Amino acid sequence: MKREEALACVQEQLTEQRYIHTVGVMETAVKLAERFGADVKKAETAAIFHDYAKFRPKEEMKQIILDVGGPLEVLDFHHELWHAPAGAALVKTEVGITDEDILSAIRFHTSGRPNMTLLEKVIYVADYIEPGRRFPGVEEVRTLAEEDLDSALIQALKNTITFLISKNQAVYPETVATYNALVNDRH
Ligand code: DGI
Ligand code: FE
Ligand code: FE
Repeated sequence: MKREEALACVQEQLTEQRYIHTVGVMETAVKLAERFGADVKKAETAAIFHDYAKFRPKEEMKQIILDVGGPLEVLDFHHELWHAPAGAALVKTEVGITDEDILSAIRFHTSGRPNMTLLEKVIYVADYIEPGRRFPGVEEVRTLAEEDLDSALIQALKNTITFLISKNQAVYPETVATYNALVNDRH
């Protein structure tokens, strides 16, 4: 699918602000893919569609996750996490994207997972550092992403986990497992 066609398709699903975020993620993902040797076209497509399901009703996302068989555990955690697996399923059925590399980059863009592919890492980090992001610590992750994708990813996960804990929110075990796997890899 051409870039303009994909953008027009996702624009219908999103608010203006979320669409601007999506364009930021797309531009950032393309740069990271070029820098770290990921498939640039797949990075572009995954970024464009990564938040496709963001505004679907909770009940619809839940039903989709039940229909595709999981991950069921995510349903016990905050519904903000659901748009990633639900989005991967919807992009397949509604948009017709069947490339598993792209679908898994969408599926794991919020939690990550142990043993992430290069494309999954590119999308996770691009989502975190796109130019519209303003949260504390983002600048450090941007700097790390100039040189070392894994370091940027670890720092982004650390910030996310710390933020959730500071808000007395539960941390989805897959997010912690992603962090643990990356840190253990380094020893
Ligand atoms: O969809 P975006 O806002 O672009 O970004 P995202 O897909 O990374 O989703 C971020 C939201 O998900 C944010 O509100 C924090 C939440 N989140 C991410 N990881 C976890 C989480 N929430 C819980 N409860 N547990 C997690 O591990
Ligand atoms: Fe998201
Ligand atoms: Fe996003």
